[in-house]
Amino acid sequence: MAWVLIGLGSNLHDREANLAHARELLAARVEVVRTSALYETVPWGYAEQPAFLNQVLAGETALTPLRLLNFLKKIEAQMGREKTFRYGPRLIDLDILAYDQLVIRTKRLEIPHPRIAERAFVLVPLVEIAPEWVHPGLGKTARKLLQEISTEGVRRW
Ligand code: PH2
Ligand code: MG
Ligand code: MG
Repeated sequence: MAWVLIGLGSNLHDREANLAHARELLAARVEVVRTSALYETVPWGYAEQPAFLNQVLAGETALTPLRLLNFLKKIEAQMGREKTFRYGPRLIDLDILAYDQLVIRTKRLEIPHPRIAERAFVLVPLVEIAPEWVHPGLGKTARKLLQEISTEGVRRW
């Protein structure tokens, strides 16, 4: 079994229900061990859109990284996510943040997620459930990475 960190986000329709639905569907292939609180977060990357609800889960899965990616995409599609644009609004977004201590850099899949270190909406919930997790590319704990950025715009829901 692999240890994975998964980021959830939603900023359309009933955000809380969307996250809950995604967690239910995830449970088919990911045994969720830790669940952060929900955080309401100011949109990052593209400002003119509704605020997000974000959450991070830690759990175990037997899926390989690519199969996990496909599984997450399937859930997004099943929930009715429509294509918008980069950093744009979304009903549900499920991102692999980390998979064991693997570093993968391919066109389809980048693990750890390439922008973890810049994003308080990921690091705040991540530190809540796994402060001692070490980013395998940067060699720093989640706690340390969070100390290096501002947490403005991220509040507990
Ligand atoms: N996701 C994005 C772009 N911007 N901003 C916040 N606050 N939360 C997100 O989950 C988010 C975002 C693209 O995946
Ligand atoms: Mg994302
Ligand atoms: Mg995504």
